[in-house]
Amino acid sequence: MTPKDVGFDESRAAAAPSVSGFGGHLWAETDAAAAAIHREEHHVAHNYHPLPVVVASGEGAWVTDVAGRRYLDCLAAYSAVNFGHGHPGLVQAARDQLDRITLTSRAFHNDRLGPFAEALAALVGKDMVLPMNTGAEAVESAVKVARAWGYRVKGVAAGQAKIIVAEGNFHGRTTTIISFSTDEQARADFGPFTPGFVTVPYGDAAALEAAIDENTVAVLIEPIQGEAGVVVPPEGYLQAVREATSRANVLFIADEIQTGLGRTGTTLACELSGVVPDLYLLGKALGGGIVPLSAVVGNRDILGVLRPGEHGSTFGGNPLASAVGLAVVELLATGEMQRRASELGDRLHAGLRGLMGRGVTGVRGAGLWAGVDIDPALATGREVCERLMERGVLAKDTHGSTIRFAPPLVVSPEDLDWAVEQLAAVLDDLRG
Ligand code: IF1
Repeated sequence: MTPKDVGFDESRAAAAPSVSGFGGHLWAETDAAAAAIHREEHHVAHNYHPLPVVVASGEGAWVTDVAGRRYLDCLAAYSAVNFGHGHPGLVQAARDQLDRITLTSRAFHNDRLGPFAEALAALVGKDMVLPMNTGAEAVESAVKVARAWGYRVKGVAAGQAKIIVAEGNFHGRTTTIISFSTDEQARADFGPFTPGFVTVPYGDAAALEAAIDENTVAVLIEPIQGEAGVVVPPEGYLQAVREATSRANVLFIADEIQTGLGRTGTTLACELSGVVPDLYLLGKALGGGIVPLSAVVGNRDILGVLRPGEHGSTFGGNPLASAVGLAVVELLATGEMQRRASELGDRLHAGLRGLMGRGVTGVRGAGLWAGVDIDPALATGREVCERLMERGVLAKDTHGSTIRFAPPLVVSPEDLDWAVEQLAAVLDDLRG
């Protein structure tokens, strides 16, 4: 359903004082917003179905739309804005670097990449970084590194490398990554697919161990599955995966692109299980919500398999992203963001659990991150998100009727309580 579908056209944008709700769809309330939505409808591919809100600015955990309405951002760009919109220290790091040098390619050295890589490696207890830009690029790079390590170090037969992944995984949108997705919507009509992946149930360490054979070079899993609906694996699962992969000389690759960098109340979600994987995949918040920045972080005995000219990226390791990335690492090194996520997360989860039986059928998550199952008989996740939007809270549904809550870690306790109150009010209205 688009503004055009309901007879809205641009000429009306200037004339219409406001465009009110149509059949439960709350279109933009100003001509500026309606015009912006209209332009997107006409000139941007429809690979998303955004809520009808046009964000124009942001500060901390709040964003403001073109009509001046403020919303509490409970998505934080899927955890890429962990440190809030316009974090002063991060913005200053970007500003300072903008006036020095922003991009050289890695055909030359630059004075920001080394310090960033050294600090990031130290933060996670590893010694080497492969800098990339998006999460998917980090995942793709890890697949290539694991395969090369398999052939050159483990001695797997040429072309036979296998990587074990979990059902319900989400690791990005490239053709190789969707080749091992179990989500039909992510795969339909995008074949043919990349071979070399084995899928096992998430959370079942025995099934994972049974799937390991002499050609297995790695296991790639999310410590908590995000898109699947913030699915926390059973106690002991990650430890069992670590033990099984160590026994079989198989790399354990933890995709912490969404779970990492403070979201779960720790620097990395793997810490919650006391597990150290061979490779961490980081992204999203690593760029401070300012620039795309991702990385594969591991030790020299694995990342050292790459030789000059075998892998690369125009923007990978650029000085602007490295300057922001270093500021992010320094922010995380204090532990303040992790403490906030842990304490506020307890508050969030207590509040959400209080809604069980009032339209909420399940609450999952860790730290300041929750997946909330809504009774499908009451509403879809999308409907709840539209009603939350009308109350000034922005959230995103995922499969079916699950809503994810992931506000910036700088959110205030009062605002967090207020967001839960708005969800309670939406549910009461729906049960009304
Ligand atoms: C979309 C959610 C989806 C990720 C993990 C790698 C990537 C992601 C664990 C790739 C990206 C984003 C992509 C975005 C919506 C969002 C998402 F899980 F976060 F909610 F889709 F599942 N590993 N997740 O979560 O990183 O290339 O995007 O930088 O594609 O709609 P990217």
